[in-house]
Amino acid sequence: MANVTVIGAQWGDEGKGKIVDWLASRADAVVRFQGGHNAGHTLVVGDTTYKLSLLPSGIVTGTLSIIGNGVVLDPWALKAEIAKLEGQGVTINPDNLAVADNCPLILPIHRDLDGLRETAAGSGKIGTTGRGIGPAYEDKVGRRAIRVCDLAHLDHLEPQLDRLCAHHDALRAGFEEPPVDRERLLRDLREIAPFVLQYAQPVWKRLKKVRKAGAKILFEGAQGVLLDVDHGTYPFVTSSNTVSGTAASGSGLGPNSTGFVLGIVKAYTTRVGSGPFPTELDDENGQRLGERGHEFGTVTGRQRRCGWFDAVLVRQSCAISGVTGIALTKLDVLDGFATVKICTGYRLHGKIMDYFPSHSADQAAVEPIYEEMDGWQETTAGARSWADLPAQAIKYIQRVQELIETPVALISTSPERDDTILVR
Ligand code: 2SA
Ligand code: MG
Repeated sequence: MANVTVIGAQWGDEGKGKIVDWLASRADAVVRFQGGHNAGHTLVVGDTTYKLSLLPSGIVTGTLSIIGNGVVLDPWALKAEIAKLEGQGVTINPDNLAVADNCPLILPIHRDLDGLRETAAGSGKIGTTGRGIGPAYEDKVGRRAIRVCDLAHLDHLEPQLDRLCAHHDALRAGFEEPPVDRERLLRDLREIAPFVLQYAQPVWKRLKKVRKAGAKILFEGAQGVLLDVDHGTYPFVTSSNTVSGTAASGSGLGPNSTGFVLGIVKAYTTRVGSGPFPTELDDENGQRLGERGHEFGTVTGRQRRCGWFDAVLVRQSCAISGVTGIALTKLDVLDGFATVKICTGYRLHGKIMDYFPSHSADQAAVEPIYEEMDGWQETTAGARSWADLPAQAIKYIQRVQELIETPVALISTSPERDDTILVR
């Protein structure tokens, strides 16, 4: 295996956790390069289920795990997640966990602002995870963030906090919220500093070293391409770039180092949070997909919206992220449908479209054009080879592959590690 970058090719929750775990067991290092603890990866290893939000999936198997500079880091969430995993018997120490010292921090004031804005927006809300992700990225780009390395320079911290708090106080005043408790924030940061600093380092240097030693690196994306701040369903997106290109900039190596791009694609479509979703189903089919697919968020437990497979969206994601091959997941959720549908194009104000337009009004107005296929009544759950799959399911996979113009590299047929079909 060469280096691999794994990204979600839809709106997240494509089943990246299992695929990443499967690949992590073959990698020497696993790197998170964007997002924060808004991600939710479920790993099932033997009888144990691990739920990760911030830590790279390699951590469970003791593989070197790296949190890159592209991530926004909530130090208290980090501490809690490490404690939870240690409670499940996982060993975590500075030998197997490295945190980029140029990572911006998510602070309680970011979570406050996330919540205040969402509440004020009412039905126009984004449907964020409430973790403070957006406000933390804003402060990073606004050049006023507190970063991990600042925790090692506490003597410089006060003037930095003054600047940051002045900005937040003005925003909070708009919601009739009291100013930031600056003393408390300073105290909390001083207190958490040694915990975070034990893992902190220039990770680009660590990556350079492991690359020199010939290590295989797995870059673990979070969320999905349709939530990318540039390419997604803006403004109903997350605040980071979720495309494969971020693997390089978000960890500190070049685009020639990130290897095979594996796009994770669910055999149907789901979305959590607000925003356009052309193939969304409000009927018993949508309900069936949600129930059979256990479509609830890992982090917030929110119910996911469900719909048929949208080949237009996935074709676009694969192009934007330069996907080399896809891993098709949760095929078994489609078992037992009399017929299944695939969206092959859109109709927008009478015109046929072969791509998803950029404006949110157009995105909301497109009507899917469907192709209907016979379903299959046999179970595909647990299949480990092509021979185990019903003929109609194979037809469905082949049609998906053709429409998205990207080869299928893997098929995952259950949450279990070994229930995977390697296509190439
Ligand atoms: P945010 O919190 O600012 O990143 O939210 C902005 C939008 O991004 C969506 N988003 C997600 N969508 C799916 N899965 C995500 N992670 C968790 C999971 C979600 C959960 O993997 O299960 O537990 O609810 C994730 N993170 C962000 C979010 O819904 C907004 O639409
Ligand atoms: Mg998830």
